[in-house]
Amino acid sequence: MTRPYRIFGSEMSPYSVKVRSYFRFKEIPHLWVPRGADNEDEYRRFARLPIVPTVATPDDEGLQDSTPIMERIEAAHPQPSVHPGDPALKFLSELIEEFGDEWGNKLMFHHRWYAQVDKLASAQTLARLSLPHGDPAAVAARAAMILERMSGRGHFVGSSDANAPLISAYYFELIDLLEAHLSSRRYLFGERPAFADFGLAGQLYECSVDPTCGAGMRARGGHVLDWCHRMMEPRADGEFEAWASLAPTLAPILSYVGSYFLPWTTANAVALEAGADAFTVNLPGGPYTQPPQKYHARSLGALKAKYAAAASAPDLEAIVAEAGCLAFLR
Ligand SMILES: N[C@@H](CCC(=O)N[C@@H](CS)C(=O)NCC(=O)O)C(=O)O
Repeated sequence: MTRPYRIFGSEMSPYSVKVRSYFRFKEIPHLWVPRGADNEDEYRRFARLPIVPTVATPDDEGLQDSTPIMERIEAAHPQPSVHPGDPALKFLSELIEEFGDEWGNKLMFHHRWYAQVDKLASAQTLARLSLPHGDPAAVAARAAMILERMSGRGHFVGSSDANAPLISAYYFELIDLLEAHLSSRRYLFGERPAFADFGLAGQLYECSVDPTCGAGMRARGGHVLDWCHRMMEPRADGEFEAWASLAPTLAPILSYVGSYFLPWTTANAVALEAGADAFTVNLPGGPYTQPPQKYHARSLGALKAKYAAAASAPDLEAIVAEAGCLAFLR
C-alpha cells in the first residue's frame, strides 16, 4: 500500500488549512501532522525553509509553498478537478487564489496581531497548540514569548496605526462583496470548489476564528462564515457555473481585486526593484504606505505568466478590462 502524504501544518496557519482542505477535497490519503517539538527532526528533513505547510510525499520528497503544492498534486491527480472547464473562468479562479494568498493574508494578519484582544487570543491559541499537554504556567509563559515575537511582525504586511482603519475598511468591503456572492451558491464558481476557494477561504477561515474579524464576519457575513466552514471539508455538490450567472456578484469582486490588490502588488514590485524602503499606493480610501514584501513580486510574475497563457480565452480580456485588472496583468 502507498504511504500517505504528510502535511506538517498548524491550525492557525491559513496556508496549512488551505492545503489540508485541498487534500481532503481530492480524497488523497494524507496525515495532518501538527508541527511541534515531537516531530522537529522529521519536519527538518523536508523543510528547506522554516515554514508551514511543508508536505512530505509518499516518496519522501519535501514540498513547500501552497500554490505550487496544489498545482503539482493537481497534475498528478486531475480528478475531481478544481479548475472550471472554461479557460477564462480557470484564469479568474487562479487570480482570486493569488489574491487570497497575498491580499487576504494582509487583512487577516494585521487584525490578528493589532488589537489587544486579538493578540492575546492568538498568542494563547498558538501556545496551547504548541504545548498540548502543557500546564497552565508553561502555556502562559509560551503565550508571552509568542506575543513578544509577533509584536512588530505585522509591520512587514503593512500593519500600522496609520493603516489600521484602511485595512479594516478593506476587510469589511470584501466581506460584503463575498456575502452577496455566496448567499446563492456554495462556492465561488458554483456548486464545487475551485482553486480560488482554497486560497481565499484559508485566509478567511483564520479571520473567522479571530475575535475582531470573526465578530465582524458573524455580524455581516453569515454566508461567508458558512463557506469558510464548508471549505474545511469541501465537496463537489454540482457543477461550475457559467460567467453569465456568476457575473452579477463576481464582477464586483474582480473590480475589488483590480482596485486594491493589483495596484498594491504592482507598486510593491516596482519598489522592490528600486530597492526602496517603503512605497505608497493610492487606493480607494486614501494613500496606503508599507515596506515592500519580497515574496509577492515572484508570485505576481507567476500570475502574469498564467495570464499570458490564458489571454486568448474567449471573453477573458473583456472581463479583466471591465474589472480594471488588465493593465496590471500584462
Ligand atoms: N507562500 C507560502 C507561505 C507560507 C507561510 O508564510 N507560512 C507561515 C505560517 S502561515 C509560516 O510558516 N511562517 C513562519 C513561522 O510562523 O515561523 C505558502 O503559500 O505556503
